[in-house]
Amino acid sequence: MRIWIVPELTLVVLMFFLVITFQMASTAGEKNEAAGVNGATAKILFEDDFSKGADKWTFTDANAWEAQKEGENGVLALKARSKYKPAVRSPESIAWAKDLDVKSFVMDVCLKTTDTVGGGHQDMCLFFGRQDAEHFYYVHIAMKSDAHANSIFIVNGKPRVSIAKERTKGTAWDKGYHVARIVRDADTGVIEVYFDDMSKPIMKAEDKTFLSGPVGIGSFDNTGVFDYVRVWDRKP
Ligand SMILES: [Ca+2]
Repeated sequence: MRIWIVPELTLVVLMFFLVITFQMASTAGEKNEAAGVNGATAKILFEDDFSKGADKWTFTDANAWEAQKEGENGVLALKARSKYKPAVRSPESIAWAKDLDVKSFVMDVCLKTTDTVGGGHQDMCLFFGRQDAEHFYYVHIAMKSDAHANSIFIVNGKPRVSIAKERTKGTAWDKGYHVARIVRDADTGVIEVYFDDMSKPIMKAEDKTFLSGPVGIGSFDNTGVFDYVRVWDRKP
């Protein structure tokens, strides 16, 4: 008889990918039929498990971020509010993936909040389609939906605008890790956001203003921890 000892986060992530593989297997056939491939052949365009620090990223304020260890596992912590004032009202804390330019993609991120402030606006954000510091998209995952929270936003040379056509009433943060996914189709303009449940999006938008760019992780003005960032060319 063998006794297996697996770190808790590793187990959570393993379980997640097993569930994803199972869920995607049931929908991948129809989604990728035109391409003549099934979901299992999705190609990884970018990944980071933070086992080797944070060299793959560039920051709006590098002092707010730190590559840390949770036991043996490397993670990227957004440990403080960034000292960065955007030219137009938009998130302060952004880590952009270096040397990445993606059009259609699927991005998965493990993330947790370490904050308790902000009320309905306590958030973690994911970013994509960056043209420059005042032109990009971001997904704001927050406790309560309103004009400035828990939506998909465009920053287009002026203060951010919510562009979600459908969204839930809010996203309940707790102290544990969650998995967020963006599905971006640059041809149709569709943007879908998933949170833990990969079968039903929590937000949906359609926009073709910015068709490619790097991805990013961060927060409007809160703190948190990120791990296992993966960007595929299609649903895995
Ligand atoms: Ca890690």
